[in-house]
Amino acid sequence: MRTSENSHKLLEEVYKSLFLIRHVEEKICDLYPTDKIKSPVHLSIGQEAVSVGVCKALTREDGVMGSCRGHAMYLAKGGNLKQMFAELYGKRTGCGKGRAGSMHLADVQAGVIATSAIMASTVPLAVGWAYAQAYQNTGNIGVCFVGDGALDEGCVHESFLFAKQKKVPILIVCENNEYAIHSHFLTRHPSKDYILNWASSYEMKCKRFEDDDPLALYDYVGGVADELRSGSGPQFIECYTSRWKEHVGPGDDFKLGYRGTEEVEKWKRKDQLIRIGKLLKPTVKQKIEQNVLKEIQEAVEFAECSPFPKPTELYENVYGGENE
Ligand SMILES: Cc1ncc(C[n+]2csc(CCOP(=O)(O)OP(=O)(O)O)c2C)c(N)n1
Ligand SMILES: [Mg+2]
Repeated sequence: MRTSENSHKLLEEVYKSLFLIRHVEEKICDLYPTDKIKSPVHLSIGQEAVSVGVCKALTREDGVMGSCRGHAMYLAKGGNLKQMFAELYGKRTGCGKGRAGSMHLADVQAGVIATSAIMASTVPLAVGWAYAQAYQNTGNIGVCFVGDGALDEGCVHESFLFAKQKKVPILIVCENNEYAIHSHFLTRHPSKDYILNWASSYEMKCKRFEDDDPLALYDYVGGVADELRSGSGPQFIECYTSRWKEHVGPGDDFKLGYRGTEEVEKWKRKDQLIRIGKLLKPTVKQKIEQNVLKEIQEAVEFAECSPFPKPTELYENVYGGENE
């Protein structure tokens, strides 16, 4: 039950997470021209609220998987920040030992099981992971974040059917930012309701969120998590949101002409970071911000001071070997 005390705690946690993701990504934008970051970056700026609202409703042991636009999910689920920056720098101390880069972040301790540059590939993986949790009776649930473009892959349909038939404890979260690279949702689908209609056709409980409110998502996903743990089978939510930066990289791409600035300005006017910040006492808000900025600075310094992997390490952590 929400008391006044735990409501404040939740607001502080939600704000901290939103602020962390926004400022980590702004730091990435500042650093990118120096070429210290060795991997392409698909930024989540503008989309933070979906990851935060969903992940705050999960336990640390619940597992999440996502796509190459995975920074927000990784951080909202509690992924290690120092190891994230080290990974972007290609350093040996990174969460993927410097081999994975921004598109393949993972932190299994924090329940960030996998992200992948291959669109939709984590949907069957997440269904399998969640099925294993049910099979082993761990009580953990899985969540898979997937873009509106990636949903069109055939393996998503196969995964939904399997999940439904086996009552897999998984929530599929479609982050609908309305674009797959530069093509609008309605050029790829017959209608706005298409996604919800076909997800519903698998007889899963489905719901759409249009306004990016992390608190509404937190409340709803808390209920979903209880239902999944009780064995009621998979569920689906579609969350409208907006990517403020270019598809890949730290800049914007309005000059390409595939969307106008007004589309994004509309979302910026209801920026959840600002909205949630206004619900906090100014002194509390300031303290959170100071701590997060310090944490980011320390993570960047950690990445800068860490060594690159040695060329011989290339042969470690791979399947097979000359004696096998
Ligand atoms: C299997 C596969 N096909 C194509 C691509 C190229 N690709 C990278 S991102 C992307 C669009 C993804 O759109 P969406 O799923 O909506 O995610 P968003 O980028 O909007 O977060 C495509 C087609 C890929 N990475 N993997
Ligand atoms: Mg998209």
